[in-house]
Amino acid sequence: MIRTAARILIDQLQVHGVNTVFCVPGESYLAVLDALYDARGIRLVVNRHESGSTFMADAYAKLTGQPGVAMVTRGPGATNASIGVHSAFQDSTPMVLFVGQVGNDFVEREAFQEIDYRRMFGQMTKWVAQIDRAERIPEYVAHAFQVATSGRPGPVVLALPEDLLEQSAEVEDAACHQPVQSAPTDTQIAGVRRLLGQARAPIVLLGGSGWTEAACENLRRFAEANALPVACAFRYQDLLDNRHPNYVGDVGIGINPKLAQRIRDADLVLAIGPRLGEMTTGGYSLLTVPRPKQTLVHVHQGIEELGRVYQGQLMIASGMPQFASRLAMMMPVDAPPWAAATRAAREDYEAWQAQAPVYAGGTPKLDLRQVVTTLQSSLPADTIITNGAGNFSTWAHRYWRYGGLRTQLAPTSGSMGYGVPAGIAAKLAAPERTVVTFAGDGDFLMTGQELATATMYQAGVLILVFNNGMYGTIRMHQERHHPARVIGTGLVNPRFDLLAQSYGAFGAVVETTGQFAPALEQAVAFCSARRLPAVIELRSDADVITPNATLAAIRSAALSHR
Ligand SMILES: Cc1ncc(C[n+]2csc(CCOP(=O)(O)OP(=O)(O)O)c2C)c(N)n1
Ligand SMILES: [Mg+2]
Repeated sequence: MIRTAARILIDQLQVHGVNTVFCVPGESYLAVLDALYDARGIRLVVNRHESGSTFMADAYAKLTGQPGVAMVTRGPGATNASIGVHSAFQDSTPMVLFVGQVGNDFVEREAFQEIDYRRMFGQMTKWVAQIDRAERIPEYVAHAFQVATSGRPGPVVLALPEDLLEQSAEVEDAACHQPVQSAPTDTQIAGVRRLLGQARAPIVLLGGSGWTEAACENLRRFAEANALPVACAFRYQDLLDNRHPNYVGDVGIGINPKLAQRIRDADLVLAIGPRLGEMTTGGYSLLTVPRPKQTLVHVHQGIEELGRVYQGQLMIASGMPQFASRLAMMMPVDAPPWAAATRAAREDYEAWQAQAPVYAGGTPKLDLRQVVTTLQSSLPADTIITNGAGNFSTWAHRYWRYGGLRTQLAPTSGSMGYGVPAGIAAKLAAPERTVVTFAGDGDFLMTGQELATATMYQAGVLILVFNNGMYGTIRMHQERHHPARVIGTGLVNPRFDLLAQSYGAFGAVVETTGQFAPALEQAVAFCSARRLPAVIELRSDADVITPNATLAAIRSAALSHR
């Protein structure tokens, strides 16, 4: 049967199990949109900015375990989309992005909106290609899904030149892609067991993508059987239920100093899945480069990640399910000598979480820790928390207990603006779950226009806007390095409650701790009854810049060091 290129393309999406596509339309790929008109089983989510499309595709993929798919137009669409592509690359999220392109008849003239995607996306994708012949669409699309999901997952960009979309061809569909992962060898597993048997103070560090429920379950069993302390890498805090007695904290920005010390003092680090990047190693200080003094077992999906920064004693290329199932079957260490230390590490975590933030002049009118504890006691344990980048996110990382796999959607790339689209995507992927987005006043306004998308698709996400009237993170660094010379970090904000209401969302302002619980109750009721988003603006004390230090203290410490 002869099909148009666009029809072949959409049929391939169905072959690969795609049920949702995020997009901003463009004339460059009109034919593809038209083919979606009668495609069954594919929901088209239309965004208000292409960053929304790629952030949502990323979050959707993280939550479903399936590649996220987005479509954007040429030049300006592609450049807007790039932030989400970069995030998917850093977060190892499988994503396939289709981009319109000028026809081959005009290419290399800097035609209207022309950009060379191979050069533009080269460093932030696993593969960028352009499809020039309709009969090769099944091959290219299958390859794209294969690359995106195998080894270390990541984004792939496929460009669709206009002349391709005018073609038709007679070609068969491909088969569904099959993600390929390595598995550990018997010798490697025996090596892990031997190193564990020799250890006195081991610690497990979980992270990265590619985890499944079964893999997390197997990992938990292994940790329990061997009384191992389990820490989670920056923004992979949901790989072990934080209420589990073996969970000892997160290894990222604002790490518990006692946990950092434990990692430095460990004699064996079992790093299962994380990239061992800057955020997870305390700026490459918890483990020394290139040869850590701790014995290091590094397990990662991507061969190229192993030995990239750290020379582990044992470097194992493996998918997480493949590795975790072997761990679960491993003969446990008899009466592990570190069992008491694991309990102590857990106590340190609980004490760290129970510790009140550092407030200068007594508890402020609005206590942000109380906000998180109120959320925790009111919302289900499997609530999904999303956030973008900014100091506000430390309130979630420090005080919220993530309820297990797929309860956290947060960018390890530190891209502002991720939280709102991720929250909406989460609600689209799992409408029955409660979804709460933590956003800063800076962070929120980077992608807050996606509230219109939430309203349009009835995504009842609850968004908390932490309004401190500034790009607080940068102000904090500013005070550290250039004290009392504030420039470029103050913000003048809209009324977030009124802004939300104008989108058809619930909007409220909270200025005191006491106002939060009733506002939360109203917002949650609104989200579930109306299936519409809600925004609660939290007017916070600008001096409370992190749970650990006030701005004034940071400034005066910096001034006194001069
Ligand atoms: C897209 C993007 N632009 C800039 C930055 C640099 N940056 C990191 S945090 C931050 C300020 C965040 O401000 P806000 O959302 O208000 O959170 P706060 O730190 O005040 O809690 C900035 C500008 C970034 N990480 N991402
Ligand atoms: Mg702020």
